Amino acid sequence: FLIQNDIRKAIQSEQFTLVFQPKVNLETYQIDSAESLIRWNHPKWGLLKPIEFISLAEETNLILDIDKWVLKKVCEQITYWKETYNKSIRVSVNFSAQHFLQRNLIEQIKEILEDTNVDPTLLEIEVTETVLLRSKDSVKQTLEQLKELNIHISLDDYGKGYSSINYLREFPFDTVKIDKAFIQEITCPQKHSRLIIESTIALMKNLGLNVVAEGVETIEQLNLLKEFKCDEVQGFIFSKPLSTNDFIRYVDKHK
Ligand code: G
Ligand code: G
Ligand code: MN
Ligand code: NA
Repeated sequence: FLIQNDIRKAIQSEQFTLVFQPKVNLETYQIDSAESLIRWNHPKWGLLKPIEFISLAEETNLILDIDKWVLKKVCEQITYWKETYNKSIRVSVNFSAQHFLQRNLIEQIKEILEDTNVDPTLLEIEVTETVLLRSKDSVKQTLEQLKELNIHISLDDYGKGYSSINYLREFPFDTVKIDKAFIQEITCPQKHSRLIIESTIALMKNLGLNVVAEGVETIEQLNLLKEFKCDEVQGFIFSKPLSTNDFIRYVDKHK
């Protein structure tokens, strides 16, 4: 119960910060987009990672307030990068499943878009398939409304759960992010992983989806993903998540 009060306080007193992990375009090697990831600068416990507080925040629904804070910050950041450096960088936010049970979600997002004057095409929302397992029709409708606002929609952690191909047909995704556990098996000969990933990427691209590989750490993984025509790579081989200043420096180095 203490941590619930701590989370409320943390939002008010700006204890949360965001880091940004670059996604590298495998054709141009430029940085067109990034994923925002939250960190908590806790006054007593130091820097906390999401694994230490997100599930509790989800259980208590405080995740709604956290993610709204993240969304607003990200929109401001996108606008700042555009206006100050003339850089159009698409930035994604992670949305927990709880949001899709909220009736006024779209209204709230519209308000943030207006307040921050953000170009919505530069905003991306990442959802995992746990969202899709809920009331399907209403989730589909909500995703379609987000798309009508010109927001980019991604399916995160593909390959981790059931990962039905049908999700990719039924819901209006722009991008699929292949889970890092799946990617890290790519060089493992026993598991047919290489073949499965190659075919999966080909299928996704034939469906018109943009494909991002997450958790890429080695040159072997990178070379295979290039061969399979994966669009973008996010992983430690290029960069860990970076502060805003380090991120913009990184973007400049990759022009
Ligand atoms: O940041 P790390 O690099 O440890 O992220 C771990 C996980 O925490 C991510 O995969 C994501 O699912 C979750 N996460 C990170 N930032 C956010 C956020 O702003 N909102 C939500 N809901 N989840 C986040
Ligand atoms: O939302 P999601 O779970 O997809 O967030 C991505 C997570 O993966 C974050 O925790 C991020 O820090 C982590 N990550 C990003 N790149 C790498 C990588 O190359 N290797 C590993 N092990 N983790 C990574
Ligand atoms: Mn994510
Ligand atoms: Na992700």
